Amino acid sequence: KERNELDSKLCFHSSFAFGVATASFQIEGAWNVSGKGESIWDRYTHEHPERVFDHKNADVADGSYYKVKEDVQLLSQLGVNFYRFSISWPRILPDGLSNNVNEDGIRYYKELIEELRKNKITPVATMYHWDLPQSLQELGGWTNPIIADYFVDYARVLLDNFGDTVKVWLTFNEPLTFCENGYGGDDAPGGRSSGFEDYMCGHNVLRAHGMVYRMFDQKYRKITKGVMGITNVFPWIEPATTSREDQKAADAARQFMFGWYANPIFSQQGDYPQVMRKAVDANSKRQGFPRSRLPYFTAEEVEMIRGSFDFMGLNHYTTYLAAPGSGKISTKPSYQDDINAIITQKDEWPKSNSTWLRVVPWGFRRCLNWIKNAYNNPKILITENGVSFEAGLHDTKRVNYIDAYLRALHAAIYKDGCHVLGYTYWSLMDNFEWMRGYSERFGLYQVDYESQNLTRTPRLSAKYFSNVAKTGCLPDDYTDYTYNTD
Ligand code: PNW
Repeated sequence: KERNELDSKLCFHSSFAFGVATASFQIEGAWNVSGKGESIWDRYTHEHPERVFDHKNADVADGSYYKVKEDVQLLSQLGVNFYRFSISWPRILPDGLSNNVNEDGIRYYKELIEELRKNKITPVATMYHWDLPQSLQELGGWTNPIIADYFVDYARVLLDNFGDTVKVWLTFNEPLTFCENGYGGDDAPGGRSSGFEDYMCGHNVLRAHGMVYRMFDQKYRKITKGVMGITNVFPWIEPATTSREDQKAADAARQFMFGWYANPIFSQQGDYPQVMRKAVDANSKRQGFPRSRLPYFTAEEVEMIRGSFDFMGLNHYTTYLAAPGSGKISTKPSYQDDINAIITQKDEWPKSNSTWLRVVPWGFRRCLNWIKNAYNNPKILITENGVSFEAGLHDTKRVNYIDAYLRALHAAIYKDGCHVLGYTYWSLMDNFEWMRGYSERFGLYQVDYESQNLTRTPRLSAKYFSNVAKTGCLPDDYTDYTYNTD
């Protein structure tokens, strides 16, 4: 009998993989060491400390640049099958351009990959987790179409140097988040031009992804025997009530948040979702613009981007409710305005330490089923799922969160037939939580930021997760499941 058929316990198929994730800017530190260039997050946290919680930055972070062996030991103790990390573009190319490769950057990631190999942990590498070289931001960053060519150059350097040892690639982490928060809001580089620059950013990211995937497919797949995908974030959106208006609002919100980046790549027909196309075109017209604020792909671009994946990376943390917005289009355009929905959460949903994150395990199952139906049941790798709570080692709330979300995932796979290859917990250890500084802790390992050597200590959740990763089964000796998973 397969593991997952034993009736006493909930188990995952033996081929199902467990891992944990981090991102370069959030853990490495060493921001200006050994030839590394400046990133937009270096610049932003240095120029605007007042915008970051506690005025903190990631100059030191978790010091992981100096702790390759130590960090891989943490992974090895967890017994995970893979480690999802990201590569810092300005550590590899200090000016963002491929005529100047920083050899020490190459050495650092080679050492990490080699250490993982020695410990039988599969590397899963993200090419871009938000730390754009500042020099490219000077040219407009992701709003300038030329960036797609520069991203291809960067990707080529990565595939040439690491393609023989890294077999699983993600081009981008959460374009929705870095385009919306970075170019429409307050994250680095602080564009605050919602309804314009966020759409330009998204457009160029989708083009860049497609171009890198085609290069990979034509020049690298055979020799490297690797696979490539992209990670998108999808919080489940539930209609606030069963009314038709709320259902319509929820559907539109899903298309604006997830469909924006998923439809062009994963749908049969390609291109932006129709509701999004129609809404932004109509609003732009009513606002007196001669053309849509949402750019158009050429027919060739639609074809290049359509189907540019071997699997889908998925980040899922929480669930929201949607109801129709006012319907009034303001004179100052914005993405929120275009969605035209009121997004809330239920008071009774358990809170985490992050304002946006409440514990709603059943939303995970619905999310996976929605993707299965919308995009013909693609192979999915859960690239992030996790929760923040206050500091402390006895984190039973985190154990309950992971357990409840894994139960929902188990049901999605074995009851509903969703095609999920593996699960990644965010994060291996506490780290720099962007605008929230170090105030929000997601780690299985606690990091002591007061100590000289940034001591990592396993939490109860590390023990729980390593048991799951090693056995492939959810333990049956946890009795306090406080969350409903149906
Ligand atoms: C993730 N949502 O972003 C990022 O990929 C990580 O770098 C970050 O550390 C982690 O969140 C925890 O904050 C998200 O709307 C952005 O559900 C938005 C959502 C979820 C995750």
